[in-house]
Amino acid sequence: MKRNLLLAVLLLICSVVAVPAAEQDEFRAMIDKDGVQRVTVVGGDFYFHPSHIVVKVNVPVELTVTKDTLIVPHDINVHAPEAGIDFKVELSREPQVIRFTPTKTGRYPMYCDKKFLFFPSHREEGMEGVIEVVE
Ligand SMILES: [Cu+2]
Repeated sequence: MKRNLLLAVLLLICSVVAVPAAEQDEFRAMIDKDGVQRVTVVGGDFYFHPSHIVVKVNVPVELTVTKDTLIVPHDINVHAPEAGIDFKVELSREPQVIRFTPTKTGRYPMYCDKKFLFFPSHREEGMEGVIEVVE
């Protein structure tokens, strides 16, 4: 009996630990009074924060992007023209605003496409996330 309880506790702990990092770093955008969903994303070596952005469909989005490192170049890409989201922006210390209106629900990958020589791409290093468009 005690053994079963211990097993159940262990299973619970494992299932909590097994949640992917991207799911834990979720940001659900609120709609501001002017009808715009505003999200700030920071890119660094080698991550985006938040890495999981949830926005509502057919509501304009203002994505403010910055970089928190000096040397390594990074960019942010989402190429989902079928959902009204299609951009590639070079990240800098100065905030830049990307505007789009998502037109289709779904999960769209967001990533840095930089790669230096024979090293793994930044995306492979973990510099990726997802924009999730919901009803
Ligand atoms: Cu990068």
